Amino acid sequence: MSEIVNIPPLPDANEAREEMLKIYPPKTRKKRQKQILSNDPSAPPEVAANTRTIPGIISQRGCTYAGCRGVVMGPIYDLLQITHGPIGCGYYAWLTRRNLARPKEGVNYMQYSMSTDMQEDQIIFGGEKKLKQAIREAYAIFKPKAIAILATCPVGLIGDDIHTVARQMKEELGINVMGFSCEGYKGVSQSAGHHIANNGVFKNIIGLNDQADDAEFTVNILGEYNIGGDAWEIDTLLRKCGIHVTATLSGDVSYDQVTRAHTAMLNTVMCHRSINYIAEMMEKKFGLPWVKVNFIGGDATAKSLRKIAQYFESKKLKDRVEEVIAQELLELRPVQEEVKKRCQGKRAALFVGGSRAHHYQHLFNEMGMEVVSAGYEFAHRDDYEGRRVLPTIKVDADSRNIEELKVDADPTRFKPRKTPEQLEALKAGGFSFSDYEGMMAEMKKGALVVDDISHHEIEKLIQMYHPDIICSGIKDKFVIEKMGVPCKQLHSYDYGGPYAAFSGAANFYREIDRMLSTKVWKYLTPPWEKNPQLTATLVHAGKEGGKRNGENKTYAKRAVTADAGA
Ligand code: CFM
Repeated sequence: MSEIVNIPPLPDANEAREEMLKIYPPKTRKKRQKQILSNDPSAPPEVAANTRTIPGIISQRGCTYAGCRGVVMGPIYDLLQITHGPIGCGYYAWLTRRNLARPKEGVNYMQYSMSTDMQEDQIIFGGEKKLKQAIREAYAIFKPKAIAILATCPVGLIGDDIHTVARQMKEELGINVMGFSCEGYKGVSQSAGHHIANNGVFKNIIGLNDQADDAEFTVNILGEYNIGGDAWEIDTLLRKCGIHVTATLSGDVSYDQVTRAHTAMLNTVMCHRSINYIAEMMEKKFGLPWVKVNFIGGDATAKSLRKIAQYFESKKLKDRVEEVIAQELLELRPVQEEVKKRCQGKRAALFVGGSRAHHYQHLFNEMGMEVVSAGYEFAHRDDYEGRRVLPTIKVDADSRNIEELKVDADPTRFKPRKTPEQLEALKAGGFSFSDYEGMMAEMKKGALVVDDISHHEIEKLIQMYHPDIICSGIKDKFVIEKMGVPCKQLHSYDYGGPYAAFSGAANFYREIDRMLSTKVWKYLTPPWEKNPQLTATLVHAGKEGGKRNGENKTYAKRAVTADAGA
């Protein structure tokens, strides 16, 4: 503790925001100021989330194809997935995300990168023929149960009809073949791809097999992708309690498991952003309700287990859950106390995805650290402000682009899991269904919330807030670390993890403690504390002149110092 000296006070969030915005031309400033806010947990301010990134700004976001192929579809390990498009996009889907799997029947297509490898020829004359050929070839070699076709940008631009191809191939091969129109440009981020994947999985896979698992308490875990083995930790924990997981969407999951997902008694939702659509649609069609859970953080995990036990209204289950929580906390608390000695009072900032920037705050709080700023890359207003704002979200042209399925109750298979009386009793006992309070309600008043943060804003944040650690992704990691601030990748876990459930929490505490305690960061001087070396670039900036001279100067300065630091 004696090492901590001269911690600069936290700035006022509104002043920090002005400082971040200062550099932008008026139009950009006008847009960005609606995405950088001072938090108020009791009345979260409106965030202009899920809007287009300004061209030229370095964003963390990915594309719609990435959200569909990479995120939601990718982890279904025995669904053969063919990327229709140039090989760059197909290559991108080849084990670049750490959604681990241990396939039960030995079939694992995740190790392949299958693509139609579109060439100029197909761009000009159409690629449907080549797509059919690819499907036939893949079928001849692998004999899969089902095939998914995933579209990339050029497919939509030239108008290849992948859905007709899917229908024809389904007839020809006698297996399930489905198309996903998830062209990269379809939405403002990967979030649109989640929605497209949700629609496709719901229409083409869920409900194909009515065989329920033989277990007393069955749940699905929606929005859990087994990054670094998280789903395995959750599964082990639930099994200890006597709760059976029918399907995890999508983490270490087979096509067959997904076909039977509607037979579970409850949907639990981890990542609200990527999968709330399926949760809503399954409730309408099959009658199984959903609850929000969070297995990131010891307290959040305990709370989620209790919530599931409460839902099932079984004394036996409730007792077992309490036993497991007590056992697990007995092991977790000493680790927590140990890391607190060194981490208490330190500052964290999190900018990642559409869910983790919220969930991981629990872990930092448990370590006694303060989350001074956080934001999502591509989440929507409901993930920030809570689902209560859903009716007030304006549907713009970009979101209208994505199909909203109209779902009715299944005439024979809709089965309410609870009687109206049971539902009332649960609600009276404080139980909430279909609910997500969002990130802001759980953040401190005055904390800085930044949606779709840019490199410039991260730089400013580091200068003003002096965070001890930033959680982000590979696009920012080394930019941040060159400034002397450790950066934990919260997408890939820096090849570590798992961090879910109690055992994962202990893992995370230790990892962050190690990162904060290493002395290496002291040897780095952030670029702005080095001698200015601006002469040459100022001349260049001056040439471009005009009103935006000031802006050019600053960007030029960044370029020079970045080179110097490399
Ligand atoms: Fe959900 Fe995810 Fe996330 Fe996400 Fe992702 Fe991911 Fe993520 Mo990277 S589904 S929103 S699109 S929790 S790949 S497993 S880590 S950005 S915060």
